[in-house]
Amino acid sequence: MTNHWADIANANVILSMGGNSAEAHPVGFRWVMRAKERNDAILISIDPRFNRTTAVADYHAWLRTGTDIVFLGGLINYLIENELYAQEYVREYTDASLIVAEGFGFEEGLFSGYDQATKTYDRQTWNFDMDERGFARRDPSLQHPRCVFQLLRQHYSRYTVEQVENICGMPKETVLQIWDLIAQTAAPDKTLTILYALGWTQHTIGSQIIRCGAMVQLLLGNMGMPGGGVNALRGHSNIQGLTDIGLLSNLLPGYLNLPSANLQTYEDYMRTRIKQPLVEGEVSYWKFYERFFVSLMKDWYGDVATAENDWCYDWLPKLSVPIYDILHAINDMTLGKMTGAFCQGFNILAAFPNKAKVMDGLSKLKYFVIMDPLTVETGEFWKNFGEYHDVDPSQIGTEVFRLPTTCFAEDDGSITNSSRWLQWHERSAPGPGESMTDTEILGELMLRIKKLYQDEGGAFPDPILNLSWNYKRPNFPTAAELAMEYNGRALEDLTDENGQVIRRKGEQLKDFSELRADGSTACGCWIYSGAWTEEGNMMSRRDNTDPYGTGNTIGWAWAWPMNRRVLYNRASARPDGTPWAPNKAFIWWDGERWTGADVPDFPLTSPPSAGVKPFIITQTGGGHFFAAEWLNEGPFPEHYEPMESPLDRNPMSPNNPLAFHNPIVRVFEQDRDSFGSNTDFPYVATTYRLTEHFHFWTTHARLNAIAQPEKFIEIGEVLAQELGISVGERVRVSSKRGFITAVAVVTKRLVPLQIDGRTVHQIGIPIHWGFKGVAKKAHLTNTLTPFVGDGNTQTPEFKSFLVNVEKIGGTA
Ligand SMILES: Nc1nc2c(c(=O)[nH]1)N[C@H]1C(S)=C(S)[C@@H](COP(=O)(O)OP(=O)(O)OC[C@H]3O[C@@H](n4cnc5c(=O)[nH]c(N)nc54)[C@H](O)[C@@H]3O)O[C@H]1N2
Ligand SMILES: Nc1nc2c(c(=O)[nH]1)N[C@H]1C(S)=C(S)[C@@H](COP(=O)(O)OP(=O)(O)OC[C@H]3O[C@@H](n4cnc5c(=O)[nH]c(N)nc54)[C@H](O)[C@@H]3O)O[C@H]1N2
Ligand SMILES: [Mo]
Repeated sequence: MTNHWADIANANVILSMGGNSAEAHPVGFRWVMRAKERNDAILISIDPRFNRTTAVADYHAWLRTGTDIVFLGGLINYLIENELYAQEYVREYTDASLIVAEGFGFEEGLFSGYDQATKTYDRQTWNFDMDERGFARRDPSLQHPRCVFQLLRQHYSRYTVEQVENICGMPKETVLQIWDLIAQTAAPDKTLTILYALGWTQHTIGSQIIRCGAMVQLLLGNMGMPGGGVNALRGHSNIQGLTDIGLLSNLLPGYLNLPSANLQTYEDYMRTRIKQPLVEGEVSYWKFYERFFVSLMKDWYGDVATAENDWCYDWLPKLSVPIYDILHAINDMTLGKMTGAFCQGFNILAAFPNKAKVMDGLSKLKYFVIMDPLTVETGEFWKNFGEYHDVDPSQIGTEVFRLPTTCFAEDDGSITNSSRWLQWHERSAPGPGESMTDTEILGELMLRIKKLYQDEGGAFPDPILNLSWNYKRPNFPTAAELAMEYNGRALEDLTDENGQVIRRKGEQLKDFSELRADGSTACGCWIYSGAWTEEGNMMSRRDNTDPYGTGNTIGWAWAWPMNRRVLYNRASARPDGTPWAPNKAFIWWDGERWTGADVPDFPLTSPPSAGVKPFIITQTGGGHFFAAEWLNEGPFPEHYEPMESPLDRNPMSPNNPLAFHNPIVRVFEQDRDSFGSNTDFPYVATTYRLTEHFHFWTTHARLNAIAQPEKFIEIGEVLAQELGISVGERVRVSSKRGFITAVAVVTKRLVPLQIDGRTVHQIGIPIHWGFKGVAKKAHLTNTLTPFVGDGNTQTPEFKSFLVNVEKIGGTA
């Protein structure tokens, strides 16, 4: 979240789109209800289904899955053409005035630089027009035909309300009514918050949908404002922490990232990572990349990491494929390229797309280790469970090891929530039986691997043998030891620019402003620096004083970065440093420094007169409409159809087959024939969660199993009637990849939509239930889903695919 849970109560309009927070985040949803009670806030729910959030919403619209960019792009067009956007904010706080280099273009659904053979873009033309000093040229009047604002206007002029009706399936009147409500939050005293989750992410164009939402918020001047922002409601309780500390195959802690194979030297790596300002005088915080990176390597390798050996840069793996994600790993398994796999807290058979393919992969491994407190489907993929998991164990040679772990309540540590708050907790009881905590298992494993390298040598032992491992009990690093390491410490006395010692050797750092690129500091995760200082564990603070009544309780736990609760909060004040409106006062200039309800996201004593822009992390200081380097599909979000579409063309670019689906989508060679057509599979399916279950684990708990006992699908009344299906009858749902059976729930919550001259029916399938646990056994939903991911993050397209539905008779 750019903002935080409690801050939702400050919103005037809440757009719940691509998420169902009443269902999936029922505790956090109280802040939505608080906003309704306190500010008469308006809740808008846009979802393929009438869901539990919709049930308490003031406005609702059905849309076809995967078409959110059309709705949001249309909104951008509407705001610009009717001059309903926040003009001063856009002019002063965004990249709208920057001029794009000649050569950039867009035609028939493709941006300049597309290479059909490699399905990638050469991004050379996606650049600003630079002057002799290396700064981007600007036109503050926003009139230059190649300034970002004019390109933005031009790009979205194609997104008319008629196209929204045609592609999303929403009546024009409803669209205009909702746009009008949203547009009202361009006023300085009103804010819109956007709440999204998987309904936006789990698409082949997921990252671009989210970016489009962020662009709407910039146009409305809602970024950095209380009750504003773009708020990702994260999934597992600590999934925010997972990405923060870099547990993705392309990341290092703190959103540093692994080099690709073409960056063989440290200089090459730094040249691509250190970001200097593109506009004179702006901060461009990634210019400090080297401080973060060197401190990380000092944490990992201690005295061994020196300037002479490039801080052990050579020991880092270099990516030879764009991203070594889970889809890639599973695909490699199916090709026999992997010997073994570790699965820690991951029920991959149930959770990943195309179960048949995942089964094939797991069955080709020599060994497979699963670390989980429960006996879940994945650990028993090789066993036969009859109708719902019909396999022949004699054909599977994989040796499976199960290591029982504890769960969160049996473990100390911090959990980072969607608000970026790190909250410390202590274990309530030791784990049962032979269970061990995850750190204990990994600690033990590390020591044994190290010993094997010591005893037997082996390929490339250096990164393992030299890894710092200074824990009191080497086989069990404690949560406190690890947290202190993430915060970082001084390896020498640190001095300020006047030569005064500000930190003694061995002391914990105050925050990441103390990090150095010369090897005198160590820090395991720069954004977590400040969480455990010389004053102690900031994450266990429990002061909920709220002096400004904004819900911004900065004495409660600790938030990254720098204990800041709302990102870009300098933008909550006008260029002259006064709040945009008294009721939205948040951070302001008091004549000497920035102050207010939050930790300012700005150089504290830089006066408004200096004109530094609020988005200090970007190279231009502004919020970006034009994404020159971050996303693979192009600088402006464009609509492409899901990999399995009910249409035969992309109505936005009807004449270009290359722009039917995401042009850079990565489909593995092996999966080319695994997508179904809309003649064989005429209905659109989407998958989702229920409050009563958490994925597949709660089917092991009797009370949850009673509350929601059996797998069902939701099907609209019109389609049910066409297929002769009544409530409670069993149906068979099939895709190109397999079939499941379930009970039919016939409902008014799903309606047929008129799309591009066709009637499109959508059905809903909850993800829960499998063949383990105490609830009724069922086929896994992911038997049906396609093995294809988002063009940037590779998140699978779980939210939009094609199926057929047939009645099979018999009732539940
Ligand atoms: N009780 C419970 N809570 C949970 C979980 C759980 O299993 N049980 N899981 C947790 C996890 S890991 C996560 S990631 C979160 C997920 O939280 P959510 O993303 O809110 O959950 P979902 O139910 O997967 O999907 C949300 C909504 O997206 C809609 N949707 C589908 N396609 C589209 C689309 O193209 N556009 C739009 N606008 N909407 C679409 C679906 O109809 C659904 O209502 O929930 C977390 N909370
Ligand atoms: N079709 C479809 N598929 C989906 C989704 C969807 O919307 N639709 N959503 C996707 C999303 S967002 C997610 S997050 C995934 C969820 O998929 P998984 O990540 O596999 O999620 P869980 O089943 O929640 O958790 C995996 C296991 O972690 C175990 N566990 C709990 N605590 C601990 C612990 O402390 N240590 C260890 N080692 N294990 C522990 C649990 O017992 C559980 O078996 O599913 C994805 N799959
Ligand atoms: Mo998730």
